[in-house]
Amino acid sequence: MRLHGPQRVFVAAAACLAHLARPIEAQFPDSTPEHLNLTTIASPSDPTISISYKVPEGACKTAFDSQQQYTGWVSIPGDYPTNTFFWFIEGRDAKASSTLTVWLNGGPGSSSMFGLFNENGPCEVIENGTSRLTTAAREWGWDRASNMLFVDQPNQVGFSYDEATAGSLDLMTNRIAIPATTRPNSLPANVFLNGTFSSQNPLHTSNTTQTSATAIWHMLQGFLSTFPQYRPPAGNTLGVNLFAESYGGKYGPAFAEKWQKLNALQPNSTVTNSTTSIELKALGIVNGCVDDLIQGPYYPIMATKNSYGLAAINSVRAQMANASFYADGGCRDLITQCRSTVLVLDPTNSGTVPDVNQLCAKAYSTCNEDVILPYSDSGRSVYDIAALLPDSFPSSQYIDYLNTPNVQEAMGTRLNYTETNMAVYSAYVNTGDFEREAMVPKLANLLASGIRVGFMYGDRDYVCNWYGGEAVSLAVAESVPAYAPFAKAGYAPIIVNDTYIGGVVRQFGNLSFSRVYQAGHFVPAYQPNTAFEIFARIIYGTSVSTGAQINLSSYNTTGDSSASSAMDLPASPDPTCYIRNIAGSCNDQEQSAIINGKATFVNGALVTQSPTTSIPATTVVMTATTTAQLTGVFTATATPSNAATRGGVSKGDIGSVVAAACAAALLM
Ligand SMILES: *[C@@H]1O[C@H](CO)[C@@H](O)[C@H](O)[C@H]1NC(C)=O
Ligand SMILES: *[C@@H]1O[C@H](CO)[C@@H](O)[C@H](O)[C@H]1NC(C)=O
Ligand SMILES: *[C@@H]1O[C@H](CO)[C@@H](O)[C@H](O)[C@H]1NC(C)=O
Ligand SMILES: *[C@@H]1O[C@H](CO)[C@@H](O)[C@H](O)[C@H]1NC(C)=O
Ligand SMILES: *[C@@H]1O[C@H](CO)[C@@H](O)[C@H](O)[C@H]1NC(C)=O
Ligand SMILES: *[C@@H]1O[C@H](CO)[C@@H](O)[C@H](O)[C@H]1NC(C)=O
Ligand SMILES: *[C@@H]1O[C@H](CO)[C@@H](O)[C@H](O)[C@H]1NC(C)=O
Ligand SMILES: *[C@@H]1O[C@H](CO)[C@@H](O)[C@H](O)[C@H]1NC(C)=O
Ligand SMILES: *[C@@H]1O[C@H](CO)[C@@H](O)[C@H](O)[C@H]1NC(C)=O
Ligand SMILES: *[C@@H]1O[C@H](CO)[C@@H](O)[C@H](O)[C@H]1NC(C)=O
Ligand SMILES: *[C@@H]1O[C@H](CO)[C@@H](O)[C@H](O)[C@H]1NC(C)=O
Ligand SMILES: CC(=O)N[C@H]1CO[C@H](CO)[C@@H](O)[C@@H]1O
Repeated sequence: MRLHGPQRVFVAAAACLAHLARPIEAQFPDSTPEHLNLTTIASPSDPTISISYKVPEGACKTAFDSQQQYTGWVSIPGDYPTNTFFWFIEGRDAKASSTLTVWLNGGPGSSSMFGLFNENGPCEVIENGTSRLTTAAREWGWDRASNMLFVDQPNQVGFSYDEATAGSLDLMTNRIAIPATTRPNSLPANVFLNGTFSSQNPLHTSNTTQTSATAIWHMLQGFLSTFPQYRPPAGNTLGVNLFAESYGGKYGPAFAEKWQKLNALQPNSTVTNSTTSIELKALGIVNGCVDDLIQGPYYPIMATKNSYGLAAINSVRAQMANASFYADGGCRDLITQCRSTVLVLDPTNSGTVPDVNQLCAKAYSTCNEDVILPYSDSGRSVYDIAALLPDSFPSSQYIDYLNTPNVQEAMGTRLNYTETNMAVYSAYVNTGDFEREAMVPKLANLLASGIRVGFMYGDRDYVCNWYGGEAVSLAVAESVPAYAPFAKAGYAPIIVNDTYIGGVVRQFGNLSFSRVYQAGHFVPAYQPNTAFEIFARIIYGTSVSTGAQINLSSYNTTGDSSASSAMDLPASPDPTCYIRNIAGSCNDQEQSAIINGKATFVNGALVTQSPTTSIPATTVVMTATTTAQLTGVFTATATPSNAATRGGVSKGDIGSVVAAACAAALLM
């Protein structure tokens, strides 16, 4: 569910008291304490914070069995309960285990389990026979270079929750009804499921990036004090890194700045009993929507004048979109008004001042409708200009996997899994969080204080496209006097291995901007090897071009002044209709078959639309990525002479065209 209209989440008043005493039914995860088997302790740093965790035996296959994992919840008191879910996986070798990377997906409202299972986690979901999903180690999982901590935030996203609440999920729309209810006659049984969810109460989550930043700092305090062995030692050259994707273009800079401020408030920057300083070394932004004031004008450019030679919409439409950005009372004006009002009336971004919320929400809806969404004329995915809708990449099978009883038991979750919480998304839309803050000054401060800032953008993404990302990188450099050489540094090849160039990078000192060839929005899903090398080089402080050791005070790349070399547009891939992403992955005909109860799914993927066909049993195990060499980071000694600059994911033939009207594009 990544690309469809704003879905209303219906939250009925808790009136259905008659059902209170019902027995636990099979559709709800078994949440008896013996079954969950969680260890719960008070946080060593703060007795009001508790941490419940366990080792998720068998739930995520790692390259080496010795890699420690924990799943758990950090519970923080407040006006409402906050139970923030984390999944920790230790790195593959000693070097990798000396640094810790926090990964955040965006949304707002999307779960970081999407990243773990579909992008850069240590494992991926594979099919084992006709009715079983399992996992295999992912060759280019980022645990190859770092300990990884995947966090579901803000509260109520993914496995994070306020109160575990019974409800029913309609898979046609992904709406959750609270309380659980009987199935409407119009729906077949396989698309209307009971389960346990967060309450969906919009007041039980943070509704601005700033409020989330503080919540996640407390969460990290709880995690690092409970597992001090995973806190990189003070003064270590490798410390804590924060990598965030998409809407994470806002989370990343705001969280990093907040954590630096909270560190500075401590009497001493080493460990104290009450708080642990988070020594942030690197901030990575993957296809981030950082600031519409800067990125807005690049939407019409990406739609019509991209390096793939694709005019996705007609040029008049694109010119109108561009003009609307600059028009009086248009996107640009409204963002500026929103921000100046925030500074006066809601400087802490509490989201509690109605006038500010309304103005900023209007700025977002205007930018979205007038500047961003004209692209939907094209019938193409906002995440990949090569893909016609429906775009089912990457797979939604991991959602089925996370809703199986044995996996839930291994993790110790009392909740069912949903990829995106629309109540949280709406809460952010309603405060206009999208437009509230200028992030470039925050990025500039981080850079000026010696933190590495790395931008990584897949070049087939529309929704947070690389032209806008490049403009952000230049704006950051312009704000830090020492970074004047950045704009003059040329684009060098990103050498991924002896024969492959994965993109181009501009780097000066601690700042880099990478354009990744042939990648859509979720870069590690499209180009796993290239994304991994860029990640590793950013956190290790090496040349993003070659992986070589460099002097971070003076190093710069050399090469072309422009990154816009031309690429061939691959054919649109064949979509797969997934039961957990019906609106986003199934065409009209498939959706009718589902509604009429004629669709059969195997491992969450549609196999037939005719009820009479029997599915042949198979024991074939889908093989995962080959895993010859599972450790190490590549360092180039030469530039490939005959480099294949196209490649990676083979996308198959042209899929069926479905012009889906999209009213909102989630920034996952
Ligand atoms: C919740 O998980 C259970 C397994 O514990 C599963 O049977 C049920 O279908 C899931 N419900 C939803 C809405 O995913
Ligand atoms: C509960 O977890 C502990 C380890 O934390 C394990 O030794 C024990 O066998 C588990 N109990 C059950 C019933 O799974
Ligand atoms: C596939 O399933 C079979 C039977 O349950 C099991 O023995 C085997 O280990 C599974 N393979 C993987 C890769 O999980
Ligand atoms: C789902 O829960 C509701 C409320 O408890 C119940 O009436 C309904 O029968 C349940 N559905 C199924 C398929 O068990
Ligand atoms: C912080 O604490 C360490 C160890 O106790 C001490 O050596 C150092 O001088 C302190 N620094 C400041 C700024 O107080
Ligand atoms: C502070 O930490 C030290 C060393 O871990 C411990 O001995 C002491 O009890 C702690 N003090 C408080 C107030 O928690
Ligand atoms: C977009 O509009 C601005 C303001 O009118 C103009 O300066 C600019 O050239 C336009 N850009 C494109 C690509 O048409
Ligand atoms: C945002 O959250 C705050 C604190 O819970 C709440 O007072 C405010 O009404 C919320 N804003 C909106 C627009 O819902
Ligand atoms: C180099 O990387 C590309 C892209 O990931 C891959 O297709 C190719 O097999 C790799 N070659 C070697 C020699 O590892
Ligand atoms: C990059 O950061 C390091 C410290 O982390 C610092 O020594 C170096 O001077 C910085 N580079 C620039 C160009 O500021
Ligand atoms: C790194 O470059 C800076 C600035 O040019 C220089 O002062 C410093 O000596 C260099 N460091 C090393 C180890 O070469
Ligand atoms: C702008 C800038 O600093 N350019 C330098 C990049 O590095 C090369 C050497 O590798 C210098 O020659 C450039 O002057």
